[in-house]
Amino acid sequence: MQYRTDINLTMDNNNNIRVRVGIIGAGPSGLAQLRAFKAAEAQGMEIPEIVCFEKQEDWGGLWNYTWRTGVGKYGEPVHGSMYKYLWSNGPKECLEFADYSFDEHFGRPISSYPPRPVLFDYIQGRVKRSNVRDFIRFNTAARWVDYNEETRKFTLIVDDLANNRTYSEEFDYLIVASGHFSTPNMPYFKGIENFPGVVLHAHDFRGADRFKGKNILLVGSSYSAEDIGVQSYKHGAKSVTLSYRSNPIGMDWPDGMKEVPLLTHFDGSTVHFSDGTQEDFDAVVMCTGYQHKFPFLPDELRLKTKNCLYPDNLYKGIVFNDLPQLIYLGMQDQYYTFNMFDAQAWYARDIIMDKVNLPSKDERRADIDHWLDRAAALKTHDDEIDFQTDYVRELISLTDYPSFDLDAVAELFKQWLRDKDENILCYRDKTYKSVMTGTLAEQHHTAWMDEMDDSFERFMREPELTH
Ligand code: FAD
Ligand code: NA7
Repeated sequence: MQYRTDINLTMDNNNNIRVRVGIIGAGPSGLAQLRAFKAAEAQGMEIPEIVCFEKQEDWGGLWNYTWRTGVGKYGEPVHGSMYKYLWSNGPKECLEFADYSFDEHFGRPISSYPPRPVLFDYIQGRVKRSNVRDFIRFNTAARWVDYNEETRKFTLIVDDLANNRTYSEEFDYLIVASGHFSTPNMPYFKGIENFPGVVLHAHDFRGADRFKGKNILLVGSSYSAEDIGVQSYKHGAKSVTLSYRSNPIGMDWPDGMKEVPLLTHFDGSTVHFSDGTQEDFDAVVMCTGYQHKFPFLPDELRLKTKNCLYPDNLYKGIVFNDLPQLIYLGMQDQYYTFNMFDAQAWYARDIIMDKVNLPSKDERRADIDHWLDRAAALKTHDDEIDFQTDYVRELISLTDYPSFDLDAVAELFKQWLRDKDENILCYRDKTYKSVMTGTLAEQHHTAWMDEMDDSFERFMREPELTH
């Protein structure tokens, strides 16, 4: 069967055919890419023709909250993994855009750990201002990609979900910004099929309300286990037990929360653990991480990696080494987020606009190996922070993305870890100074443990109006 190919050839001022760039995903990474091109355009440069395909009906990726689980309105797997009452899990000062500060967006200082709707608003402020929405085709899912060695073009087949129409377009460059915290890694444990309570993956967790008064078991010992555990405790779970495979998180947990070794099997509602203990639970949440999943990419173009700080085969963390016209954004495990995606997007833009000359494949391979060797030697969280700091620093040095004091950001990350260690229930009450503007964050009007309303309106209210 032949798919219709809509090739919209566009000419530049000199009647040359313009390079076409396809972007998959309009989350923070895809939006960073659009912003990067707009920044070049604002400097008077002619930018390529760009089309961004987004399968959701709005932008923002994970930050665009959905109540849905399973499949969406058009039968697509739901992308969202965020939940009600999700507050930033790191200081906002660590993710601040270097070209669009919190001060510029909100016009006054706000606290260091805003809830999801507030960060979503911040993400949107920058892209609304640069008019990138016109580049995006919403409700459009990337379905399949082919690369033609002769024409050196990608054919991207997409589904226009709202109109139930399939079509294809050709691109010179393809940017994959589809995220990697959406497809659950869901392990099996013997007897789980007979557990009478609810079993779900963190991806489908939409809020702690349902766990009020319940005894819940969380499997995993990373960000999701920690945060869903603390949120459930805050919102009234009777007890929260975290079960770890390799290492415990190791916090000084409050009464009612604890960590135990890995479960071995289920026997009805009783769960057995490898230390010989057992306990009854009402619900289980698998906080067991996510798979990098690219069902629209053929084997030879697919990034194959687990969640790590430096995925193999990506030069400078983004350029697919076997085919440099294919670029992946945001595929690493993330201490840095929004400003790292910017650093990546600016570099990708400069490759596409011929402002960067890529070295040979072997030289790129050697550079990847250098980072992989370094990644393999990392021992502590502080080492990991320094590693990603150096990575972002190098990328920023290669483009005109505004540089900022990355050592200061690394210090903030390390302080954040210490603050969590000190008190996992209160770390979100801490405030930090912006590296971009020097502004000290304001104390939120209500202590995080007492703040049950995560709405934008409530957050932005002045202190005297909150009672
Ligand atoms: P995503 O946000 O995942 O966006 C990818 C986009 O691609 C989505 O819009 C999706 O619909 C689209 N897409 C996917 N497949 C297709 C397709 N086939 N066709 C078309 N479109 C497609 N980071 C922080 O900085 N602070 C936090 O507090 C924080 N909390 C988090 C909490 C949770 C539960 C999770 C899962 C992540 C959290 N993160 C946090 C990290 C988060 O990964 C980044 O902030 C950011 O959302 C990553 O952006 P992205 O654009 O790379 O991916
Ligand atoms: P992560 O950070 O990838 O962590 C996954 C966790 O799941 C980690 O503790 C793993 O333990 C554990 N895991 C994975 N498979 C299993 C099995 N089979 N059994 C037990 N435990 C397992 O994912 P998160 O969801 O926590 O965080 C992802 C993002 O969401 C993050 O960026 C946050 O901002 C929010 P291991 O240590 O490998 O033994």
